Amino acid sequence: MLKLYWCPDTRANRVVWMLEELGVDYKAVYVDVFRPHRSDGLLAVSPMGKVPALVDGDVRMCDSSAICVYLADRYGSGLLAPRFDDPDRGRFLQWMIFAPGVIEPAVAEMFSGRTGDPRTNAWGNFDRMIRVWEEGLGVGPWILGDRFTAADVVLGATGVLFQRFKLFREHPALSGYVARCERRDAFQRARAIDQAGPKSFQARAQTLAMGAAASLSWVRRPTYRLLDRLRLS
Ligand SMILES: N[C@@H](CCC(=O)N[C@@H](CS)C(=O)NCC(=O)O)C(=O)O
Repeated sequence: MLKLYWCPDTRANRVVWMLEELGVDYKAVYVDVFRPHRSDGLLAVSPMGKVPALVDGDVRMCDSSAICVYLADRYGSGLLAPRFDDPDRGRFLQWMIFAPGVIEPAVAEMFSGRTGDPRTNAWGNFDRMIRVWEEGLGVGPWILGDRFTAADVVLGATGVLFQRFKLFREHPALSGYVARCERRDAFQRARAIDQAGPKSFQARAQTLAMGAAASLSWVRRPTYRLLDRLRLS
């Protein structure tokens, strides 16, 4: 059976959602990401000590986007990823990388209040990222059009998180996309698993702080400083 190193309310929820879409059995091994200790088992799969990390027989891998591509290819029978000879394969891979490579750093930069040079930042800047994501979605309903794929799992889970900060207030196409993702049965099951999972004191504090930051933009900066301190403790 597959083994997934996981912690609720982290990027591991992308893989839980993906596994629920596929209906593949797995065993979740909880990692408290707020504590410094990492088991040898996790470090053997994820040298950065991060979740998610997956063990599938002899396959050991980390990084949510890579894991979702792997699972779609291995268990999706062409349903959740275009096959290698499908012309959509290239676009699919591009969107799989867009979340960690462009969306996440662009949002982190925007929250930090420090702006770099959009010509040298791989992610450009927040406005460029949002425009490209919105244009890429087009009429949808999914990022590759009519077909729901693993790219929607990664982009959708990322969007669900940022929707909490009301980042899409002026982008109804993106908030509609996130709402569609949230309505999927597999997403609902994954959310229930996350909500029922163990929560350390720091995880609860993080959820509260994020709720405050989400509703009051002026507390965002101090909240991020607080979260950094929690992570160090
Ligand atoms: N690019 C990686 C990022 C993984 C990541 O940063 N995971 C965080 C939780 S969302 C983590 O494990 N943090 C704990 C740590 O860095 O020690 C992915 O998408 O899987």
